[in-house]
Amino acid sequence: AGIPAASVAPTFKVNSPNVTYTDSEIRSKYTYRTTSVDTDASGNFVATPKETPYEFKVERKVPKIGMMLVGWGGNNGTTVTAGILANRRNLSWETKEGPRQSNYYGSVVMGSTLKLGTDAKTSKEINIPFHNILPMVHPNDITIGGWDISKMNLADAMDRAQVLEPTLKAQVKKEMVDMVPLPSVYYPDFIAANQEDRADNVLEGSKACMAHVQQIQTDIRQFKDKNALDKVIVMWTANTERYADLVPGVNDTADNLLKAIEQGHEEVSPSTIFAVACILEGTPFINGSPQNTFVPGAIKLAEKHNAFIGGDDFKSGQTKMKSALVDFLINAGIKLTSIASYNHLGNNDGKNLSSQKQFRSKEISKSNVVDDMVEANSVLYKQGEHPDHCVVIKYMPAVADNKRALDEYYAEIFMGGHQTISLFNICEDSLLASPLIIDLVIIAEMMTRIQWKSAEGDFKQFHSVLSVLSYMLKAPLTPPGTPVVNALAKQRAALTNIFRACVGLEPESDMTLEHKLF
Ligand code: NAI
Ligand code: DG6
Repeated sequence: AGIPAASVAPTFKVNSPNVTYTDSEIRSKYTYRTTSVDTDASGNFVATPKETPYEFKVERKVPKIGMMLVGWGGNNGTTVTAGILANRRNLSWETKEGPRQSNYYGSVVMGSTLKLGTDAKTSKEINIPFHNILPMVHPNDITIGGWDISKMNLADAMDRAQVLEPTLKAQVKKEMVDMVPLPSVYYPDFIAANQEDRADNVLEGSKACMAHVQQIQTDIRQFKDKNALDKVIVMWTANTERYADLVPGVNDTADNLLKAIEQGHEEVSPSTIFAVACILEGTPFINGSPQNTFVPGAIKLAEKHNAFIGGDDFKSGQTKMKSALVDFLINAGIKLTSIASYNHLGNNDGKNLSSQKQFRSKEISKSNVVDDMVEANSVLYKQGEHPDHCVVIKYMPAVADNKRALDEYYAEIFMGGHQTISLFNICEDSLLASPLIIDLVIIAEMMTRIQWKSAEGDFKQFHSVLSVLSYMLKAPLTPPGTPVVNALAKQRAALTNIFRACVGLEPESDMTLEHKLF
């Protein structure tokens, strides 16, 4: 006991002329196979198999990294911090159901496996921890810091959050009491008025300015130096903001956005200030909340600086179920006709979302999550047709972080019949979100060490917008003009197969011909 499973499992090497290992790199020559579709003169499709050769290069040295959370003193911030500290020290604690042991359940990277291949002798599946597919950072080794508009230390903030067991909290308190968030950017208009009483740790000035951007950059640099880190990843897990209006000349281009910040324009949100600071600093920035932090100008700025960004909105409970269940229903040929999703929760997130403008941001991110699955099925749905979908969120202080999510899926089945599926999903919201934060940080960092090249070009990094993070996010940000994939299984397949390609392995195939053709 005590050693995380991922670190004791055997590692692997790929035995292929297309894959080479040096002390510092893994290089793989990889053929990407797709199908290109044309329409002929009579309107029929012509499908042509297509092969594109790529080369991938992965830096093998696992860096020492830091994770800086915006909203560090919130429920997610304190829970993920305590969780990492507990895992690092391999803590166990008593509960009324008996002793509990630290773990990383809910993290794809730390808690799931992927199929490496089949045993050469027995043809049995060989699965490896996801964490072992590439040389990834271990969460126990992540240094944690961040900002909050509340100056409460992390031990007290963890009590305020009411998420973890007292017997666990008692063991991490001593370390957490010394963790105090850095002062943050606070523009009251962007979050609910009911948050004002916790804003006692704020940088001077209540609208956008370059001084705020520069202060965040300085904070990142100092954190990096003080902890002798190779890299920092910044994550927004602060309150949901209202949407920023998209105003031509203000947030439409990189230059206009920088000018708008200099001029103190009121449509620049705190989260965009953090994004801009990180982009200018070359620090990956991920938005775990639903608002439109990445206004077009911010995306263009990231592209210009080759900086990594990802978002939006952690996909923890209801939406994760939805993106799996709807994919299943529609791919089973069942015509989903409505989804009614109710939530009530009593944590500070729920309190903030009880304000209409902030709720609207969340409503948008929770509502678009089935579009691609519906659009893909022209047998069930006519063009433009889609299921009715409503999202309701209510603040219910008594249930605290134990969010209740009630969903009714109503579908049309064979010969005019109906199927009604009711789900009642109860989960501690922050215990679902914390492992997502860990995954997002580890995968984003991993992406900074992967380069690719086509037959002609030189090695370069992936596009600035890390759509590979989609599995963990409700409203995945994708490079401008590229499709959004919400179906959970496809998102996971994209992630695993890209990582497999980096070590020269074919996409995971479930054909198992070896068990079918004798
Ligand atoms: P929380 O309300 O407990 O924590 C947010 C923290 O952000 C608070 O401590 C607050 O003081 C701080 N804050 C607000 N504005 C700030 C700013 N400008 N700079 C720095 N700190 C600031 O919320 P919780 O539950 O931790 O959730 C955080 C965010 O993650 C919310 O936007 C929520 O909607 C989103 N989210 C949460 C999920 C979950 O399962 N817990 C899932 C999906 C999204
Ligand atoms: C209630 O909907 C509050 C929200 O912050 C959610 O808890 C959060 O966005 C998680 O949503 P989901 O749909 O992934 O469970």
